Amino acid sequence: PFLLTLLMHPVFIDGSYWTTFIDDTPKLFKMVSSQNRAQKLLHYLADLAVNGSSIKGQVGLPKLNKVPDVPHLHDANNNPINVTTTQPPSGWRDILLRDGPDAFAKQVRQFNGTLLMDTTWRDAHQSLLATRVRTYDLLAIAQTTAHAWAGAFALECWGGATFDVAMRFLHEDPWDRLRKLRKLVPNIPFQMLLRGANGVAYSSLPDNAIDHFVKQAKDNGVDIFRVFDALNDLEQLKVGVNAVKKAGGVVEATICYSGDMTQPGKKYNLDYYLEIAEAVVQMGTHILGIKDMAGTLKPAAAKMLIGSLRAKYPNMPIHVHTHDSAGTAVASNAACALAGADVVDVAINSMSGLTSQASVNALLASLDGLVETGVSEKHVRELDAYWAEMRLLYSCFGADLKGPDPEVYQHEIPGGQLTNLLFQAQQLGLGEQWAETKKAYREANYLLGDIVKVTPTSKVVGDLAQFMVTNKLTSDDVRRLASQLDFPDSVMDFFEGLIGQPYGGFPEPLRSDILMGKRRKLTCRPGLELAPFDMEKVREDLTDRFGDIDECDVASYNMYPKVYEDFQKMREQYGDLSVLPTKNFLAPPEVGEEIEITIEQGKTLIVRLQAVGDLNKTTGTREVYFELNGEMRKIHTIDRS
Ligand code: 3PY
Ligand code: ZN
Repeated sequence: PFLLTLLMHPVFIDGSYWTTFIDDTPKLFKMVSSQNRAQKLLHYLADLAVNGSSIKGQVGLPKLNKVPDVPHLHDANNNPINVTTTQPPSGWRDILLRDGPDAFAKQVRQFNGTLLMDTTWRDAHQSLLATRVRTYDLLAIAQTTAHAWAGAFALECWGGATFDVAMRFLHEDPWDRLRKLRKLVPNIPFQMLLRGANGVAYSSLPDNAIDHFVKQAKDNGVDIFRVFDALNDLEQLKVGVNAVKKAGGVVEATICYSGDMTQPGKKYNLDYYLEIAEAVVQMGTHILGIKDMAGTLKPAAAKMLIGSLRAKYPNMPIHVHTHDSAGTAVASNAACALAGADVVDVAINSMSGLTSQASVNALLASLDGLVETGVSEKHVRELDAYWAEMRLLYSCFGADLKGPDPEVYQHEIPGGQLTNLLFQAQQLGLGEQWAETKKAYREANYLLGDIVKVTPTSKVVGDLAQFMVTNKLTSDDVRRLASQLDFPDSVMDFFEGLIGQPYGGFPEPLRSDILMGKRRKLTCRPGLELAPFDMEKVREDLTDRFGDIDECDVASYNMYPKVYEDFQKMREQYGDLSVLPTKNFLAPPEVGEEIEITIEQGKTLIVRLQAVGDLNKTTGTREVYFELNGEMRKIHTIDRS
């Protein structure tokens, strides 16, 4: 097929080809690969059949052995709604597109009640399932969701860890996900989580890279940007806020809530939040966000904080995000709604609770007769059957958390990180390791100066905690031996100032002892020290290496150069893996199992594994036999076992 593609190329046909034509025209390979998609997917399936699943973080196989069913929604007369042929009801996105961000924010504020944002497509699976929900499964439920959640303020569907995980572990393009979902959900705003000056990465990038990334995000379908900085460092926050303003998106500048402000003597108290809120309002945000990533915002604190902000900023929409780690998210959200919050975050029932957001139907029941939400209780309940199956399908990525963790008020570990750390402790099979990790996390936080903990500062605290557990160090040991210990990089980065400036400054003399001339002490925001990226050069380099690339590829590369390169290599080898049903992406095919793969609309492959041949001891390979749309195919596969 390559030869054919070459002969058919216009440059070849008109005889104007040059000697390095093949080397200089990487598109040729792309054209070949597009004709070869089926073959590439067979290579992926053959590799799974021979070597088993090597998906990182996966323990065991999916507990659902079929493609999940998409449930029907029913209208008021209990007739099923055909979501593929019926326009979804108009929603808040129609208002945003018609009136623009300022008027949109005004109308959100004027809504008589509290709107809901569904986090199922981002934070809920980031917190419960290690961010592993694939585009395939989101697309399958997208049109139903456009109907069921038509009254929602937004669907949170992008940003945070989804960007990295999509490329790194799911081998799929996050931009492709965004565009495809956007097509199927025209009526509900999409929200993303932006880590301020870090974009969706773990440390600062040059400002021009943030501007460029946000512009692509806006152009490809994100409407509302929740922008935060992990230390509430206003200089860092401003970078993200300005990028969203320039791109024409809705700005939701966000204050990270930390600890329990109802307790006396806390570093982060009402005065602190009011001071930060004033600065955020002055930045010109459309919406004021409060982000309680660990789930420590008790109802009394919610009443105090939201009540005070409501009184001080009567015209500013307030959007509150919390987690259910301590089991209080429903109560806290209800308290926020009653105190005047304009939007709160929830998740579909089977994707809620524990380290995720509050259950939507639990909150609706709690607010019934008290506060309007604009959401159909029946429709979001009907969606749940799908997500119940998803929990089985992705069970191999979930930590075995059985109930709320009341120690959250002590350790303050953010939801997603709590599940990750527990998962790691469970893999080590050490029950006491978990209790020790939580205790060390708390101590590490105090050593670092009681900082706000969320990506990437939560990683600093987690790394220091694990360092203390592994090396059996107490807080006193760390202080005493600071100049001699070989601290994790993230801890060094923090003390250098590469993650921003913590409120109240860095703890001394610990900072000086740890840095000890090995690193500088930054006093300005790190982005100011970084040279702008040469976008033209990145574009040229990527085109040379990978052929047909676009601005989204440039943005992906800027955020995660190595992850992007590996993603492209996987693409070259196996094609677009996002078209595989999830069970077949994760688990080896069974002999005789029929796998239906739609590679594009109207083009479906029916694949059946026939047999796996014996090991050829000389080459270390096996032949894997498939039936592809009724024809035999033999795939030569390396046996890595
Ligand atoms: C992220 O940055 O990924 C978060 O979810 C922070 O809460
Ligand atoms: Zn969260």
